[in-house]
Amino acid sequence: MDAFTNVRFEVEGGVAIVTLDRPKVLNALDARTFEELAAVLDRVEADPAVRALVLTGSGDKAFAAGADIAAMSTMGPVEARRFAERAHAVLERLERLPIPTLAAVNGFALGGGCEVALACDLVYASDRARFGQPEVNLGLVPGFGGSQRLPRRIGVARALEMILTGDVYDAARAKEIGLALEVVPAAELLAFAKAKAATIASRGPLAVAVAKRLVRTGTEPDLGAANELERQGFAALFGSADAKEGMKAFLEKRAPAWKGA
Ligand code: CO8
Repeated sequence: MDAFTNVRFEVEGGVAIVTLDRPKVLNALDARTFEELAAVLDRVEADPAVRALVLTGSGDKAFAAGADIAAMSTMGPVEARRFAERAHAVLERLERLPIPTLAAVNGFALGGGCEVALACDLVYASDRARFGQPEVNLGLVPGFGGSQRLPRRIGVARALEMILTGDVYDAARAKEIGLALEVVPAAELLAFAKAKAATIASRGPLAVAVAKRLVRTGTEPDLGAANELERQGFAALFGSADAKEGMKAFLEKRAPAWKGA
């Protein structure tokens, strides 16, 4: 992929800075964004000088407000499954990078946005960050690994509370439940994340890579199989009237009328 339109990518002092860049739609994640993220991963994997990766969102409002609802609203179960498969593959690659990955959550991290942050090793939040898995408001469930990564990160009951209520949590609450590691003033977030990345990048790279692999594979051996359950559940809901209604209602800026069918 030659030119990026939905993602910005630069390398500063051995740290890759990746910015989700569709500010008009609050950096909503569409298929092209995942293709561009995959191309970024190609570059990062091919460059041994890159020792850490920081992922953030452009603008001061959003990290990413979720999967692109306009794009999803026309999908049936087959297309939804294909989209989820592609996103899962990219996020699993991001998660398995041998270098540390840090999410600098600068605003809304909702639905797919929260799930992208969860695929990073360390999550730092600005005081303006807002986290949530609001898919149930659309008649959907998380589709980018959130139903599996969130309980692994914050525990089953807290994950259920977030996913079943669809509530949006502020940064302080996200820190309290272990979703964000630290909350820093918005203007300082990127510098904070870069400094943390630089600290890790200064350590022995082989040791860092092995430590990451040990912790990840030791604690999450079945994540791949678990993510398949999510893909099945997520895609199946695209055959329901409720999912169509939920997404349509969002785009029409009104409350959905559920049928339970
Ligand atoms: N997708 C597409 N467009 C979006 C999205 C989105 N997720 N979020 C915001 N936008 C657009 C809005 O439609 C609006 O566009 P326009 O200016 O043309 O009307 C623009 O961004 C600005 O948004 P708002 O006017 O709504 O800004 P507010 O400050 O009033 O509200 C919110 C900000 C609260 C973040 C609100 O935009 C919102 O609720 N967004 C949707 C959040 C959401 O439901 N996210 C979950 C999506 S589902 C999901 O992520 C599932 C992941 C798995 C998918 C697998 C795919 C197969």
